[in-house]
Amino acid sequence: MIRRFVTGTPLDTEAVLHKPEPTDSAVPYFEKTERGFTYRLDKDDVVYGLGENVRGINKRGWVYESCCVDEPNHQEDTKSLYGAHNFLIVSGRERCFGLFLDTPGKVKFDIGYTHYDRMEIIMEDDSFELYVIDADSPDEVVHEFRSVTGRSYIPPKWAFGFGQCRWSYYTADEVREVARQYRENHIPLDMVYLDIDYMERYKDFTVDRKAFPDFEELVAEMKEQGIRLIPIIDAGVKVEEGYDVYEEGVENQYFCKDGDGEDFVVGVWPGKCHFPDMLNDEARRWFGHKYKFLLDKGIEGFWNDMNEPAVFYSEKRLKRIFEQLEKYKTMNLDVNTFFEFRNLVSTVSGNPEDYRSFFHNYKGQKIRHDKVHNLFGYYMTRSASEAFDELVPDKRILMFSRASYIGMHRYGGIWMGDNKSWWSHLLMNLKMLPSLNMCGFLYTGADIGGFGADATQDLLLRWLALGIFMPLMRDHSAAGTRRQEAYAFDDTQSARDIIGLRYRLIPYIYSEYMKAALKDEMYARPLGFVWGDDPIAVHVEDQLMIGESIMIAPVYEQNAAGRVVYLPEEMKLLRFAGTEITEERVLEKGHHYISVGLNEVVIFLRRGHILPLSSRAERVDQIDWENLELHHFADDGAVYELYDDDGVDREVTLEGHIRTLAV
Ligand code: MIG
Repeated sequence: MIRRFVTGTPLDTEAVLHKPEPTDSAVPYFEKTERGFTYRLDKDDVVYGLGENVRGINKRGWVYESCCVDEPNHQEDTKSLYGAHNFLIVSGRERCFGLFLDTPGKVKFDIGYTHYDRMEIIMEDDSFELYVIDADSPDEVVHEFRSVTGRSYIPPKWAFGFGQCRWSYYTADEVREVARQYRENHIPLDMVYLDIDYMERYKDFTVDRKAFPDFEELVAEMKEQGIRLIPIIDAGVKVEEGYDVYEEGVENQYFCKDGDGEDFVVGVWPGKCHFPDMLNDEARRWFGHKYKFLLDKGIEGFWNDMNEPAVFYSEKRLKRIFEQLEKYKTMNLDVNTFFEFRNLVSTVSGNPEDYRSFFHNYKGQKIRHDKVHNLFGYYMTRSASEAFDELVPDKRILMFSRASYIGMHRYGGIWMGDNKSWWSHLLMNLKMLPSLNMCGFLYTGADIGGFGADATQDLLLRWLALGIFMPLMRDHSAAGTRRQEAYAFDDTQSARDIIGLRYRLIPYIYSEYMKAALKDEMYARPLGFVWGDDPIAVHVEDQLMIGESIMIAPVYEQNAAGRVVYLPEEMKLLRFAGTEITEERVLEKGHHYISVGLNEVVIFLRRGHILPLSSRAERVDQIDWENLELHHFADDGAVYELYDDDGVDREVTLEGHIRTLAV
């Protein structure tokens, strides 16, 4: 049962498509406070949710803030990341319910941080919509919630292949070289991503013809090899006379305005920029249609970046800083003035004051940006997706974003934003997946190997061994860091084998993904969703169920030769090395130490279930879906419903696409 409570005059974010009639009664379970609500947490309550954020699968014991931010250096004490997903599930002895707070401004979720037995929700805006979803289990809460927020984004089938990205593939020849290395080393690959380097001076919808003179040919040549090029699009439009996107935007009033009614000037990649007003219907339509420039060149996928939106500086702040710096020039900087001076410069980026200094035109209404901050990335991605509906109605386009809000899950996936080549971020990748799935974001994954900092061979291999289960599987790194392509380290064989296993798993992964999307379910689930009555399973933070048949328990510690795995029931261990199975063994319910070599992947198969595997392939379109090996843990027989389709048609239904496999 879903109940909807409306307070004040909230803006319609269009996160929820099918809204129940609002209820006048008091919000159940919670006590009203001045700026929000509190809830008494029972000792055994588990709190799931919040999508893209730090810390555990169980969110209890920390404070989080919904506010899309560019935070590449996030650690345990961070409170906000790139997305803002105000959906939670409280699962306890007494009750199980979900909560969605639909408000595009900042929200603070103190989940047993200030007081361990209390959850407090504090909002900036006093207009909001609140949904309370009662159900018997977390799984059902998710299903109910998802059935009102609309179907999750469905990418083309080839987007379940492996992708290589790096910020600093500066030329067409470097892109060719990456492809050559993959093909010559027989490491499967379906995508090479183009970062900002392909653009002319970081201008959206341009190509740097010096570095990429034969862009169209490059696209075609790569596609011959079964590799799609996926360019990045940034939120800021460069201020430059003669640049069509800039000029059209200015002429038609499509950019966000500052307090004086001038186009707001913000510094991002290209230097001075304007933000297209993604909340303005007309501007959004205009911006979305700009993607045609690249679609016409044979491009079939994009990633939207910097759309929190990230702000390096605002022109006004920069001016003020320079003025104030003058006074420090002649000063003897002491303990006070030095920190003042340093603060002045270090708070230049992402300054909250700047987010209060520009405006949107939302359906004719002037709205200050901070009030709708969390919608920007959502509406940018929506802009592209709605344009694709018109421009390419007959095929799916790959699209994922950095910033997001619930509702955006209908228009695209997300990657988990900038991370680091840290073991802790590998584990965070695992925890974030189910939390995002709850919110509707099924097509997601982290930068494998870590974006910032230097990767090592063992980190990359362990991360790949987790990454093969992510719907979005992409290796990505920042300019200036150590190279971390799958062929970059000595042990290319293990990388080839682990990625090779991904391709053997694609029929299962695609099938589980599509069923989850079409049935409003999750693709990856915490163990507590499946074994809610098992107090050990409920608190497992480093294992996941992937689809209906398998459980994973990746190694995420440096130099660990294996790990302890908890089995909530008897399961069958499948050990893969060199993409072949080297061990099959039934294990009892309980804790087990499982050794896992750097070249290995261990999968746990549930009783009564089947894991279909294809033979090896180096690109998605070469996977043989007909001759599948059916691994199973079913003495009395079992069936598996395999979903398959042509992978591009936008009309997707379960009907007509399910094949029943039986053992
Ligand atoms: O501020 O385009 O998260 O994936 O490589 C950095 C350069 C801008 C941030 C993205 C990252 C991308 C990078 N971008």
